[in-house]
Amino acid sequence: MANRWINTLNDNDVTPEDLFVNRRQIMGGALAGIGLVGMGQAASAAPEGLEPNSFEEITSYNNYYEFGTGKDDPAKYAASLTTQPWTVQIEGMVDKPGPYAFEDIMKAMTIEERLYKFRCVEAWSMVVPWNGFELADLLNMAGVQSGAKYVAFETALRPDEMPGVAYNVLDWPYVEGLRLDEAMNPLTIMATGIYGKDIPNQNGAPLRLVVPWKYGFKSIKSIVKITLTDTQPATSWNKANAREYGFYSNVNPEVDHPRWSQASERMIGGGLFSKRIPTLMFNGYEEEVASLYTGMDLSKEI
Ligand SMILES: Nc1nc2c(c(=O)[nH]1)N[C@H]1C(S)=C(S)[C@@H](COP(=O)(O)O)O[C@H]1N2
Ligand SMILES: [Mo]
Repeated sequence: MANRWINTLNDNDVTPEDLFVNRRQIMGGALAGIGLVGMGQAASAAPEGLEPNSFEEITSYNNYYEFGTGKDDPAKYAASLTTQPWTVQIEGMVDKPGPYAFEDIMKAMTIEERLYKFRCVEAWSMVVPWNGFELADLLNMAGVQSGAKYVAFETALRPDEMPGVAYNVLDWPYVEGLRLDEAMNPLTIMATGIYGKDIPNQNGAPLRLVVPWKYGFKSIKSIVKITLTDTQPATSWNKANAREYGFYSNVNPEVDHPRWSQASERMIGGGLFSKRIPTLMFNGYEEEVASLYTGMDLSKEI
């Protein structure tokens, strides 16, 4: 269903926002009538009462250091990234390791829409209507072996196409990791679109991770490699500054970043009227994910 919507998108006629609102109204009707799941369930995965940011906001205020450290650098420079063809190497503790062509992944996956709040460690947030598929579906396609405990991710490293990697702000390539149960959680998605359009390069084309209860930097962009492993993988920001960035990086209003408070966040948009709101535990997804961390001291395991 979501696929059909994506394929029939015509951006000559309407803005992505118009389509999104339209479709939600239509789906709302359908949901009421026949108790449809899928997209309806997904749409309600955003904490109550949040309105999505505009396509313009979501695609012009970005963090993608391979294209520069300024918020407007990715929108300016990421067009140079070649995203076709694209291959994701899946390796390590899987039954079917090897290169997976992006088109083959897309054919095998059910693309749906997820309206998620996105919370950056810099204490701002947005609400984004992602299109994508559950990471669990991709991992299951590769066949996760019983000894696997973690998933490691790697971004493309293309000095010719990525002006920012000439600077040693991070140890390239950008890498990230999740515990296997976090990766398998149904909230964890690989995003391939925003507002029903292909995901723009500055947001991590052609596929990027989204983990809505963690700080934004866990959502690694333009993924070329996924490795199933039994040891906790290194992560770029932890390597850069272990005191400030831990492996888990769960959104937690009670644990401040060493240089600023995490108790509240500024919602991007609305110009001068941009609102500051209290930050919620696990970014508002506590009910769904708190059980993953039972018995852990989240003030220590940051
Ligand atoms: N490869 C790569 N992935 C990345 C980053 C990056 O610099 N490089 N920045 C991270 C950070 S800090 C954030 S807040 C989000 C921003 O995603 P967005 O630009 O789609 O909002 O991407 C994350 N993924
Ligand atoms: Mo971030």
